[in-house]
Amino acid sequence: MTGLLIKGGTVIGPSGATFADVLVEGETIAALFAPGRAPEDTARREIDATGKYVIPGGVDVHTHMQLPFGGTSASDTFDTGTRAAAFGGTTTIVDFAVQRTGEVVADGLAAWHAKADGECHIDYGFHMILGGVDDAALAAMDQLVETEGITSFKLFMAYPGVFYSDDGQILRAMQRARDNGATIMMHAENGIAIDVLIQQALARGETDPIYHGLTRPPALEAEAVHRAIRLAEVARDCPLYIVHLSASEALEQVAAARDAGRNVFAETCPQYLYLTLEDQLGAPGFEGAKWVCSTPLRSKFEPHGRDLWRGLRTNDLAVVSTDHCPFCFKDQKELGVGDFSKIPNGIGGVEHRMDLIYQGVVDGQLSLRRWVETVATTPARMFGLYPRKGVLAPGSDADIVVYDPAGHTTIGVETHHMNMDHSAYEGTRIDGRVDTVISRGSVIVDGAGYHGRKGHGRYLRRGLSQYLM
Ligand code: DUC
Ligand code: ZN
Ligand code: ZN
Ligand code: ZN
Repeated sequence: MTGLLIKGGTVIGPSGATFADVLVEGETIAALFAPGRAPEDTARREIDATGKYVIPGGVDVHTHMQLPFGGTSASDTFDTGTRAAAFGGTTTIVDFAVQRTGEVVADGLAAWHAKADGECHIDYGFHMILGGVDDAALAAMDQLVETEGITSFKLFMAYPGVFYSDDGQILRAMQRARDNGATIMMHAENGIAIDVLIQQALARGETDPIYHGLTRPPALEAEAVHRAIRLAEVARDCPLYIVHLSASEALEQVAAARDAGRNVFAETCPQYLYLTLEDQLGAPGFEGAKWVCSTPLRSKFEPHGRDLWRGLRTNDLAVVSTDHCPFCFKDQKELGVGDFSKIPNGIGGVEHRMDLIYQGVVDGQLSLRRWVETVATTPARMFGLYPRKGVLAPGSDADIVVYDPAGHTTIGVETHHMNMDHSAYEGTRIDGRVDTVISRGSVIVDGAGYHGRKGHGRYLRRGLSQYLM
């Protein structure tokens, strides 16, 4: 196989920006050279990255392709969703396989492999959602860590009756994770209290989409984050990762635990950095349903957005993922007309994460180094994919994005590649653009179009977290 040389670009890595040429041989990175120092090879293909950033492909550790939810199913398949991810410069996803309450864990995992295998355009791994914790689930945790490369388990303090685990179940799963090295991922919202608020709102005739957010107040996110942190403490500091953190008060809990040296980590998502409850409130008719997700969007009259950007700078928020969980407006979001609690929860964004967080660099919120860290390097380390993914280093998979800071992107339903009939970010302007995307040495996106294919993406067996204190 002849090589590929990415010349003239600025490589962004853990130690900042350097001018370097990146040589790819086959599926991996062979070497980085000082500009112009790569040995001549006339057979080699070259990409001119002059004036552009050369960064590791994005690693999105929170997606829900084809997730069954509220009587419907997330509208991106592994085929459409991973293709859209590729267009946006994401070359690895970690999706959530689901064990439904009462189901055998291995059956849930097998069903997820059946959906994904042979369908993905980029490499993919799985976390496992446990829909309840019993002796069989605890034994399955050991087995998944040892033989399946699944080293992280998501529990829900929300959604009573669907995915929910009570505190006793959570503690037992954390104790097991402490013993087998896995990480517990937590959807931290007090679902029992939220359900009371939902029933009270509906009884008052408050049925519009906006009441979704109003019945999930920040206090009930912060309370659940606090409780999860204390339970993990009792489980001898089991590694805990809070998903889709959205509120200042919840971030304070994580920051305090981290200041105390605990193995507590958190991610946020672009929707909490860019979208607010007021955007949803301003939408006509039932259209606010497009912005229904959990945790919910927060008010712009409170400092959540500002605090989340600060958390990304200080590493109290280590990762940006999307929680990509797309539903069409027609026939899917519309299931909740007349009852907001029946709106399927989720926003689709797997295609836009790299761009939206890059815009944070342009806006002075983050450094270039921190951009790459939060969207690629740290997620790879957190979930046992490093240094194969998340860094441009000899021996790493050649998952590479050439990003053009002189380009422009306008996000919208007419141009996106996700299987959705609307965009939560419609009209958002990005002062940058994904130029070229390489997955394991193959150019899958460039100026001329799409060159990827389903089935190119491989299942990734992951190791234990490489990010512990
Ligand atoms: N939140 C969402 O918005 N969608 C799927 C599940 C979840 O927790
Ligand atoms: Zn969740
Ligand atoms: Zn999720
Ligand atoms: Zn081409």
